[in-house]
Amino acid sequence: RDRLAAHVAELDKLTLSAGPLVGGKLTAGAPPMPVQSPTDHGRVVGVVSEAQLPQIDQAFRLARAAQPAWDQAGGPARAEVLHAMGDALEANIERLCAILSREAGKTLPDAIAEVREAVDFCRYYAKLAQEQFGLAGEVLTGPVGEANSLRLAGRGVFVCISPWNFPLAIFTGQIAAALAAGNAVLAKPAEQTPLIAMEAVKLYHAAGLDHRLLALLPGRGETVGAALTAHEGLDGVAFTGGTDTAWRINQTLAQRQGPIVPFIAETGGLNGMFVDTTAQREQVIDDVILSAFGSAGQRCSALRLLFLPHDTAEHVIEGLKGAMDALVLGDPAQAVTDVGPVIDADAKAALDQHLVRLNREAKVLHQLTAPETGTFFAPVLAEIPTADFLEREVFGPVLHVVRYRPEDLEQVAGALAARRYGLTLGVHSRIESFAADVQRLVPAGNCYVNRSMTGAVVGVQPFGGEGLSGTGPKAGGPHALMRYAVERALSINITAQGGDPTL
Ligand code: UN1
Repeated sequence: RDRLAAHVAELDKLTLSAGPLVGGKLTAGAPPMPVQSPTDHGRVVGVVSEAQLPQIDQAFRLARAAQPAWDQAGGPARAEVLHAMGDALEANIERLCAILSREAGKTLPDAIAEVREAVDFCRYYAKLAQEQFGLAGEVLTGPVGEANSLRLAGRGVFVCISPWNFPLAIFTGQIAAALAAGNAVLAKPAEQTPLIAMEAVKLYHAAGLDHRLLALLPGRGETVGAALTAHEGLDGVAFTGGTDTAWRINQTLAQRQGPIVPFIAETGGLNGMFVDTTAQREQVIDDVILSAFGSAGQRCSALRLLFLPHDTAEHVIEGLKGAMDALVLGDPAQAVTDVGPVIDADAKAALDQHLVRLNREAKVLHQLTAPETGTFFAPVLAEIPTADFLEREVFGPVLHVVRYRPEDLEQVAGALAARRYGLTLGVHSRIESFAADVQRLVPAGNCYVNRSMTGAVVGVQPFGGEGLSGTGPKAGGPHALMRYAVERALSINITAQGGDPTL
């Protein structure tokens, strides 16, 4: 912790900068704009210059030129580079945590977990590259007289668009997946978090990744994101962010003339946890606090709707209020802090507006007090009548309680399922059939029983949703690379007589 604090102090003396990094060179983009810390409005962490069209074109050209050799090198060769990228992250963990804390408002435990997750993505996708992208391909046995095989290959140039809430882990996860499968990458980091992205890309290039295989193109969605996704040079898009943005990207892709490309989207959630009367109260309280208020509620996996049975609801709510009072809000770079700021003034304004609605149309049960500086929003516990009250994701530390009668479970869960999100789902019960019932009633990509519902572990808890929550394949799972790749079948007549040997 002392070492991390020293790195934050060191960082505070510097002004970092980010801009279009194409062919390994930082080129001048639009006039630089300040990057401000959400913790303290006055504090400028660095400057960023937005990528322009000629730089985007140039990045596509270089990526296109370098990609075939990278693809043909095969999975095992690419795995070595991915491991070197992971090593580089590990060797720089303190500096990366300091940037994450200042630029994205991450608490130190969250920052450390995020760097670890980025490393895990590099190593896990290295393993998949090694296992699934051999040069020879998989032999498929069939009729005598021919040799059939199937192999995976890269698609070409992938555009990766990542969010500010995991500006290193998801940023790296997308890039590592695309690279592992044999693609080149043009990465657009979130508008709010270009500095950590810049730092990471420089590390990856220094670790041995061909500069042309990874370009960084910072900027806004309306400008850089739109130009990238409309570009004729792309072969696929990986996106994590809001459902609205996913709709827009889908539309842009639909209007392109050219190759039909995959769109891998990981979007929002309206995630519920169902508690029954057999659940262990203390465990429920711990898991709810972590799932709803951890990372200031700024995870797509976070808990938004807590369904409590009438009989025990009051007792659980009292416990939650007490546990909320124990949360420390403040500067995320301080070791004692549990809840940092929300990302920016827009995020805070949207939450303030939601709070007005809760006060008017529902019941606020408890709210903490936020620090004066920066864009803090104090955690809120509110009660709403049914899941219908929420139409869309509320992105921040707001937990909505819904009381239900056990005999109404089907109807209550049905109202949540009707929202068509399908990301995470929680259950707290000592009865196995209850978990099975909830799972049947609410489709979700990740269901967590008797535990918290965030922090999926790469490699063992493949993460991702359905419906309004995304397309899959799941990040950190065994099929993660499939949509980043094409399949090539090879059939050779080994009877050497010509014609079709199956006839
Ligand atoms: C997101 O918040 O955009 O399991 C997704 C988790 C994380 C969520 C990341 N993998 O909490």
